[in-house]
Amino acid sequence: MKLELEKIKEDAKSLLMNIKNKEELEKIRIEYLGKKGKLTKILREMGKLPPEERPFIGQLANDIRKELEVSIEEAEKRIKEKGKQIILKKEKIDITVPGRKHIIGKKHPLTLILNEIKAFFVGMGYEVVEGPEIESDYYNFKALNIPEDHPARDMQDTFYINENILLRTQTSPVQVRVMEKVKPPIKIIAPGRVYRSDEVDATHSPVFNQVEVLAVDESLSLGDLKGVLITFARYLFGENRDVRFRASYFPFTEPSAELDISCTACEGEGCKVCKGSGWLEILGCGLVNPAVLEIVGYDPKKVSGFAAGMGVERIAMLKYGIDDMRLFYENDLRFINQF
Ligand code: 2NM
Repeated sequence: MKLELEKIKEDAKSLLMNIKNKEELEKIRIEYLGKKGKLTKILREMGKLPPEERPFIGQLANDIRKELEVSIEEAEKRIKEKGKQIILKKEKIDITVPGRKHIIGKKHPLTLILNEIKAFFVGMGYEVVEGPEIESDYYNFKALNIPEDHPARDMQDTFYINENILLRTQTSPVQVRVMEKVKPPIKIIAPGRVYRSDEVDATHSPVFNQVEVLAVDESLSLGDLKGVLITFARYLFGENRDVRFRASYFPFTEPSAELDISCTACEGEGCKVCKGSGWLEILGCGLVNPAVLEIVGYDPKKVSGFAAGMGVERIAMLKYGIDDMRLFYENDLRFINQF
């Protein structure tokens, strides 16, 4: 029996030396140390031994059990370690491989200009409002005192969806909508896309961006308009910029004017950019026509207002010296990354 026990020990040990995984280990544990295992079987057969041999064999069997338990534990550790090594090898990171370059985006020049325009007017207490790009004839034309036979209403200038519905040609319909709802005083700017049926060239696009400004309060005057817009022009184009107002005409303002700044390319000397005049037009403006105030339900005897409208592309072109509007829409990173 002693020999049998020694053999069990040696067999189990040599098996444990070569096991590959947890499943094999468990099988061996059950085979040798389990309730029906080889060692247990021997212990059950001890009854057949002469009584004087029993303590010795019992002691030996117990020693072997302990020894095998230790060997199993060691085998388990070896398997775990081997698994860890395999994972480490598989997940090896080569820290000398060059990193992937993260390209950081830049703001589009139109966004930069729009943000500057917004910052100026928000700083002056104006609110930014947006509205629909698909408008009715009423909000885009009629409420703005633009007569039925006005050339702006022509099929050639406006994208009509049907007789009454169109793509807005300016953002002033947003302001009409605000005036209908809110009593003066109001100070708002309306930025957004507008649509005109124009042929694409260096200075025209069927879709472009506008910001319109509107203030209505008791007794606002041309002086208020000039103060705000001259400050705005110098904020955008520099403190030393010369400015002038030139009389103009819009159906929704009376009187109306155009605001010019001294040419940013030649400082007023006269060049190709300003077509020799020394001046660049940056926006249209005027005192809100009393007819418009009346249409939205204001009393023109009690309140007055001033308004202005500018093209964001045009301002960006003048400020950055861009000579072709199409560059804004091509999304060529060589262009965008310059700003
Ligand atoms: C311009 C020029 C002058 C304008 C007028 C209005 C409103 F809604 F009050 F009637 N909003 N914007 C306006 C005035 C727009 O764009 C060249």
